[in-house]
This record gives sequence, C-alpha cells and structure tokens, in this order.
Amino acid sequence: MFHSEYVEKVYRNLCEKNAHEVEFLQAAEEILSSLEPYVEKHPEIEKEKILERFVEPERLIQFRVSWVDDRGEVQVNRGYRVQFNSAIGPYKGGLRFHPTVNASIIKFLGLEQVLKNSLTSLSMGGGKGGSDFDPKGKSDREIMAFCQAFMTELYRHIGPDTDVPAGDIGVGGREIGYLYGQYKKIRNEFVGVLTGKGLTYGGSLVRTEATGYGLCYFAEAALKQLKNESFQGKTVVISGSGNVAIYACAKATELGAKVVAMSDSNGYIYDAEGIRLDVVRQIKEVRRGRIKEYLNEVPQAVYCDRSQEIWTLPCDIALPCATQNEIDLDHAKILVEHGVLAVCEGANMPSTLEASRYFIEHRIVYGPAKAANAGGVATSGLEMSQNSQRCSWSFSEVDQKLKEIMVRIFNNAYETAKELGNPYDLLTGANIAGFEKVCTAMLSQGV
Ligand code: NDP
Ligand code: 2IT
Repeated sequence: MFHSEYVEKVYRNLCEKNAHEVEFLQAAEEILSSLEPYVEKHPEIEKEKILERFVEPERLIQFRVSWVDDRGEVQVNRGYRVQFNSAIGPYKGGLRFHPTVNASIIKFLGLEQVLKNSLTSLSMGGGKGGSDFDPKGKSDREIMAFCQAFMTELYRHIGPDTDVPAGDIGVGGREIGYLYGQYKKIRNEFVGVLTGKGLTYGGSLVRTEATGYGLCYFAEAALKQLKNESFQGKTVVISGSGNVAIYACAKATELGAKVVAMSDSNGYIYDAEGIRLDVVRQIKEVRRGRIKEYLNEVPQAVYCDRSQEIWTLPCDIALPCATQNEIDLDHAKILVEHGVLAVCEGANMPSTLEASRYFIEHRIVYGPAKAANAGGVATSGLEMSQNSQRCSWSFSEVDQKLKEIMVRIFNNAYETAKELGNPYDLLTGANIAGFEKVCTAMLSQGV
C-alpha cells in the first residue's frame, strides 16, 4: 500500500490511535499515500516529524448542546469543532448538522479542508464542525433554538482572526443567520466571524452559488485540457439536491449540458427532458420537501427509491454532490462501462479510495473534492476580505475571481500531476500542491 517506510509508520500509528474512525483513516490513507513522492524528495519532513504533526488536529473541541423542542422537552445533542491546522491562516471550514456526524466525520472533513484551503491560494487554515442534530422535520423555532444553544458553546472558540465557520450539510442561510445573531448578542461585536451570511448583514454575492458554480468551472477547465471537450451537449447526472447540487445543475445547464437526474437520501428522479430546476428549487429551497414531489409537477419523470442507483444511469459527466462514499468501486465500474468522460466531486470524499483509483486508471477526468469543490470556501475567503475592508464587490466581480481561482486550482493540480508522470492523477496533484504550502509554513514556524 505504501512505498515509504516513514509514511507507512505514520499511517500505522494513526490507525492504532484512531481505530474506530473509519472516515478519518480513509481520508488520511488517501492523502498520505499520494504525498509519498514529495516526502521522499524532502527528508526534512521526516526529520521534523511534519507528517505526524499534519495528521494530528491542533485541537478537537466537543461540547453539549441542550435546547428545548416545541413540546417543551429538553433535547441533548453533541457539538464539535476541529481546529485542524493554522499554519497558513485562521481555521476555516463549514458546520454540518446531520444525525451521522461524529468525531471521525468531523476529522476527515477537517483534514481535507486543510489542503483544500491551501489550494485556493488564500490565507486560510483548516477547520470543521457540526452536530448530530437532525434538522429534518424541525420547526423554524426549533432550528433557531438549536442554533442559539450551539453558538452559546461555540462562540468562545471562534473569532474573525481565529476560526471562521460557514455552512455544510444541513447548514444554509437560515442557520447561519441564527448562529450569527447569537454570536453578536454574546460578544456585542459585528464582525466577519461566519461566512455565508445574508446579503444585508455582510454576506458576499455568489457565496450561495459558489460551490456548484466553481465545480463546473473546474470541470470545464479539466475537460478542455485533458479531453478537448466541454459541457456543451453533454448528459449530466448530479446526486443530491441541496446547495451544491442545485447550483451545479444551474451552471452545467448554462454551459450547454442537459442534467437528467438528481437525488436526495430517499431516492432519485430521472427526467429525460432535462431536470426543471425551478421545480427542484421550489421543493427543496422553499418547501424543504422530498425530491419525489418532482413527479407531482413533472409526471413524465421517473422516481427510484434507491438513491445510490443514480450512478447506474448512463451519462457523460457525473457530479456527486450529496455525501461521502456515495460512489463505490461497483458504481465506478458501471460509470466507466457507460463511457463517462468526467467525474468531478462537489461533495467531500464522495468516492471511495478504490473508486477514485479506478477513475484515474481509466483516464477519466477525475476532479477530486478538495480541488473541484474549493469554490465554496474560496468565496468564503472573498467574503472575509470584503468584511475586513468593509466593502462589497459586485456579482460579476466575485464570479470572475471565483472562475480565476478554480482555473488556477486545476492548473496547479494538473501541472503537479503531469510532472509526476500522469496528468490524469489530479488526486496526487491536488494533494501535493496543497501540502507544499502548508508543509513549508509548518517547517518555518517550528514545533
Ligand atoms: P445540503 O444540506 O444543502 O444538501 C445535502 C444534499 O445531500 C441533500 O440533497 C441531502 O438529501 C443529500 N444527502 C445528505 N446526506 C446524505 C446521505 N447520507 N445519503 C444520501 N444523500 C444525502 O448540503 P450541501 O449541498 O451544502 O452539501 C453537499 C455536499 O457538498 C457535502 O458533502 C458537503 O460537505 C459538500 N460541500 C459543501 C459546500 C458548501 O459550500 N455548502 C462546499 C464544499 C463541499 P436529504 O435532504 O435527503 O438529506
Ligand atoms: O467543505 C467545504 O469546503 C465547505 N463546507 C465550505 C466551507 C467554508 O468555510 O465556506
């Protein structure tokens, strides 16, 4: 599995210490194995124990969140924040509210975030947080009560120059608003301590669209460079129907593709005519309903109640935008058999390690999450800049900057991959390109 004894030793120790953290170990294995060529050329990494430090979070905070539901009953959830690495900037990364959240999930996301944020070329370290709170079926008042209780614990650990959270699964504009309001009440400070804020109180234009748009900008650049292809006339399948999926669908359509399927955790819809995004947005953004309701508006569409089978649909471009490990080796084989050109990841770690290696081996345009979905956090970085300058840029200014950042991220990963001998191995390219800056900063800053 590993060529270098040193890297293997680091991974083995990590397994011993975190035996039950499957997702964290998966992310660490992927990253460590791809860093080997770089580590072998830089003996100072072993000498200064950089990898041992790199895989150990600077801080992992766990806290109790108790709040009162609409029946007047006390509910208790667990909150987390991992402050993973601050070598190149304040901790930065989203908050996830989902019943599956645990320390392993938060740590895998935090580790990924360190390299992703480095790739954006902005000054942001890596962090991540969240709770096992399940927003599904909760009233607005319950969401507000939970967010206020969550922030009452979190506020002491964050700050505009310390750690700046944002959204992720289950945390969108509504939740960021309640979290921000509570921070302000406690601290009596109007500062850029969260990103993804509403436009009336310091948010940035394009932040809502940024991850999905950025994903398509990345995919477009990669398709052009590696296959001399584009979105024009292509059939696209997108998993999920949340923030990332919706704006990926909008941009892919604008670039001339036809999106034929989208999903949620209950199932997927297939519409051969092309997904009507206005219908999806009404269901998901306005009513917070289920994707199955699409059939009420578009009866010719088909619904399947096994969401992962979305990957058995033939397509030219696959954009996984739901969650981790949604594409396994069997799905990867089916996608390749169906002639998929590109698989670019909007979600974090949506492909298992075996699936991503299969895509790379078969010369698929494979855009690994930390590169392909970095547009969200990059635009968060732009929101932070606007907040500290007390200014706001126009939609087209931010969109232009986002586009430039995504093209630069692709070029950086591609050039690094090419130098190592395989231009399709953007996974190794992205990991090494992201690590280089963090490693150099860590070496300069001592232990
Ligand atoms: P949302 O909460 O807006 O949407 C999540 C979507 O994924 C929903 O359709 C949801 O379905 C589906 N989903 C969630 N969990 C599962 C599951 N276990 N199985 C199947 N489907 C699931 O989140 P986002 O769109 O913001 O996030 C989607 C992905 O993108 C995540 O991996 C996130 O980490 C990543 N990401 C998000 C960024 C952002 O800026 N928001 C930036 C970079 C990456 P359901 O409603 O049924 O739960
Ligand atoms: O995974 C991610 O990059 C995010 N959820 C966005 C983080 C951010 O700080 O904007």
